[in-house]
Amino acid sequence: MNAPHPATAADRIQHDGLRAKLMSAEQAAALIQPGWNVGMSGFTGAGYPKAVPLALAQHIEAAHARGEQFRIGLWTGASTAPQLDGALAKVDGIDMRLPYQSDPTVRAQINSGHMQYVDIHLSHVAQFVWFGFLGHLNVAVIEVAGILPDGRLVPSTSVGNNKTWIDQADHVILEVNHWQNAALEGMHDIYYGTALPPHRQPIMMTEPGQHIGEPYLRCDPAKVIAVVETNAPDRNSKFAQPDANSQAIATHIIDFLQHEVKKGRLPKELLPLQSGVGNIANAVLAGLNTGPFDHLTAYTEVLQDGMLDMLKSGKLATASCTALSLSPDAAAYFNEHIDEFKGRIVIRPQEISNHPELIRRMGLIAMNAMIEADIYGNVNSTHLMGSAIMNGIGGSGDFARNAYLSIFMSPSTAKDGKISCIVPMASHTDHTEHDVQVIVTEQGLADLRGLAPQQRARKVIDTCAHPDFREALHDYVERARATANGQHTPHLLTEALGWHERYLRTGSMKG
Ligand code: 0RQ
Repeated sequence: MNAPHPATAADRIQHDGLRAKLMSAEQAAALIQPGWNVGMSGFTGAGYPKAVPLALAQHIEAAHARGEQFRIGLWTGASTAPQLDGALAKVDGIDMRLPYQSDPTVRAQINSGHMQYVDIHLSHVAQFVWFGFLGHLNVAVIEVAGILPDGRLVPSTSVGNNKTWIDQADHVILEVNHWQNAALEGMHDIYYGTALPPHRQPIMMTEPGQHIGEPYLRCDPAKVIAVVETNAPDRNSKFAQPDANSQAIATHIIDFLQHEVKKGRLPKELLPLQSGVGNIANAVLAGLNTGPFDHLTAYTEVLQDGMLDMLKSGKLATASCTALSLSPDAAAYFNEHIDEFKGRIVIRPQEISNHPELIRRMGLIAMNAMIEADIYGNVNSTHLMGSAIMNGIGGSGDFARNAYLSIFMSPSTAKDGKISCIVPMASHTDHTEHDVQVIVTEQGLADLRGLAPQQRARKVIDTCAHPDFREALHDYVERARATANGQHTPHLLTEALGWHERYLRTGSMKG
């Protein structure tokens, strides 16, 4: 299994019984029945099945053309790709989706009310399935890099909820992807020590690079109803070059971390980093890569290009994640130089990469993007103008609540300056004032630790808000203080969401 990219089925599928179950993606997809809950692999564009979802979409389209009803419940690790979420949504094949998505067609169907979406903390998903909170899982469709002679599976570029889907589903369909590097073998750490309360034991991990489980997924071959071969890349788009705003945000964060080291509140090699998705997060990592800190570690959910660069340069010693979410260029580099990263990257199930116990114990520095924050420090990561879903909470809540330092970042304005990302009241709250310690925009960084609400409001307005909106925000606070029924967190209840209402009515938050 150690030679890269073996070409034949026999190299990749070493279990005779499972090799006998090889079939086409169309034949495998035809085994999936209307109304089933389907647990698929895939996490932020990595390790999702490449062929069965497309074949299933065709199958669903044909059923609809015959006048038959055919929709499924679709469960994954997190977001996938146009070939999975997009293809199934375009044929109206998804009735219910969980736990995180970022697909434009799925988003449009959720926002039109046609598709149900259950947006769950990513660390909760697996245990909610074990608890029986989410209903019955009929089939798992899982991409793997290979199958061992005894039927154990070599995971591919993400682990996500695969362990749980394979455990809990009645049936399993495996996609063996020849594009995935066979040398991924050994980089995964699948922890089988989880139990149901009251039988849970401590998870014995104290450092990001530790292996506490096994390199393979266990799978009962009797459950496998189909094996399909593919040879297709993960689909992740390129990251934008960091713009001026992202660079300014990165500079503020690095200055702040240096200040914390100087004050003795952080060690000089910092604490394990968690970094969210997107261009700002990537820019912060690029800043750290040329910054003053060395011997860093990461305990994160998504390992994207910025972290790979830090591993390459040696700034980052080790990184734990649940998915390698790399652009095509970074994926090509990773595949060519995989030996450079062996022993330094650990890919885990998401219930471990995002586990509150481990995040709290290791004391993470969590850095996540946001849509808006309010003057008191409540953060909205998920909804535009209060009602329309963007992506989902993902892992941001797992990290924000439990981190040593919880940082949220965003440009101070959106839509050409017409929207202020600092508002009187968040139009939806994912992270409450109690979970948010630092807010940063290109304007500056507000350290909210130890501040009471009115102090926080002054700090956030003066430091983070765009100058175009500062006066109006101060005016709001002053008038709220004059008339509110309490002076702890003063609000004007009829006006608190007025900025959002004005944007929806006039196309601008400006008065
Ligand atoms: O809209 O695309 O139409 O221009 O929102 O904004 O600036 O491109 O932001 O891609 O960095 O995503 C929070 C969504 C940020 C993401 C969020 C508009 C803006 C644009 C996107 P257009 P940007 P990013 C671990 C961590 C939750 C999950 C998480 C996210 C669009 O980071 O999904 O953190 N986070 N997981 O114009 C109205 C505002 C707006 C606004 C921006 N205030 N009001 N629209 N926009 N601010 C990883 C995982 O869990 C997988």
